[in-house]
Amino acid sequence: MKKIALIYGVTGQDGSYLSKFLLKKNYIVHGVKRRSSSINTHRIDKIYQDPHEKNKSFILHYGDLTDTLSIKNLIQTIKPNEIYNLAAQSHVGVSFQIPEYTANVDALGTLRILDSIRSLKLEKKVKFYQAGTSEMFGRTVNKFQNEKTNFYPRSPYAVAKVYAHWISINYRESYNIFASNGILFNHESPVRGETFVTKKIISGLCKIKKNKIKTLYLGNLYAKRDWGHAKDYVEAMWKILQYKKPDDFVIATGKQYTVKEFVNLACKELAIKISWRGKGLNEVALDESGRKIIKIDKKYFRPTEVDSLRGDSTKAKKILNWIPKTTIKELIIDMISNEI
Ligand code: NAP
Ligand code: F7E
Repeated sequence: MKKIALIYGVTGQDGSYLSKFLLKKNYIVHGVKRRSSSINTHRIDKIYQDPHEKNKSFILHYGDLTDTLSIKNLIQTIKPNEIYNLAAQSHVGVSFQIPEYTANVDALGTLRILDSIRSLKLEKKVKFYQAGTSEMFGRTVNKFQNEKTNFYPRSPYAVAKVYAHWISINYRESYNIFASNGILFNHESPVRGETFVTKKIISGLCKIKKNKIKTLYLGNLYAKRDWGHAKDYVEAMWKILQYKKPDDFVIATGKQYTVKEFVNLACKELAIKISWRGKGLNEVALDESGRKIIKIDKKYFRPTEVDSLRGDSTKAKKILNWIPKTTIKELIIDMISNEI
């Protein structure tokens, strides 16, 4: 019998990679998409192309994590073996502007799925994956963060994700639900949302190279992140649910770069020679002809920043035999080649 998966957030970056991954593993994949005024399925259109020829193992449903009725109905109808909760208002910066909505989706949305599993008495049938995040570590004092590191969330997004993390553990301990948390560090890809910094840098530099724009505006160049590739990270999600018991795992590369270093690496791959001048809000990057191709705009700074994140995924390596396969250079090359 084919296994059945239900993915919340199927139209997002990770949802699209995970769908492809599970279909290759011969799953039947149900995905939940939101109703929107313009089409929001571009990342999964290749899987779900022509309605007449459509992939019979890939089925989309309308739904929303703010709609308890639809969540319960869908889980009752599909009775999946695995539920992946990847749906979220996932932008840290935006979460300061829509904090209540972010909490509703990212925190309460998780509770709604878990409580549907409980009230439908599907504890023995369904395994649940929660998309946790390194942002939960926030203002950390540890050089590396692992499963034992304390959380200190620094944004409405991260606070909501801490709730989702702990409610998953609580439902695991209270009701014996197979609920596991992946604590994933930043992961990127060619289909990363346009407003996240890596995609913004790659796409901005490619446009500068083609003379389509003159300047790329960025915020804090000195934040440090541990960036991996989404295709490696969805494999970890699956492995987490195949483990014999529910548990929590940090998924990361263990390497760290500043935003500025990411710009430098991308420029190197694009053969754009840059030099940095100035400080603070006046810092700029000049190209060979002296044009200011990168400037700082304070609107991209956050009220509270997460300065440094670097994950230690020893536990995932030991127990799940998971290691990241893609280097930052390969990630950048993949993103650039798709952009071009
Ligand atoms: P993403 O590209 O922003 O995708 C988010 C998905 O959630 C989209 O499919 C979106 O639908 C959906 N969604 C948003 N609000 C919803 C709602 N109210 N009801 C139902 N669906 C809703 O995010 P991602 O990068 O793939 O990340 C996947 C998950 O991992 C997220 O939970 C994120 O917070 C978490 N995470 C991401 C990273 C990372 O570096 N990428 C790291 C750690 C954790 P639309 O397409 O309609 O907007
Ligand atoms: O910012 C700085 C910014 O928005 C990275 C989400 O997937 O990963 C992501 O959250 C850093 C921050 O990602 C710009 O201040 C500078 O320090 O790409 P980002 P994020 O905030 O780390 C985590 C793990 C998640 O869970 C989230 O869902 O880059 N930065 N200049 C900028 N950031 C943005 N977006 N835009 C800029 O212009």
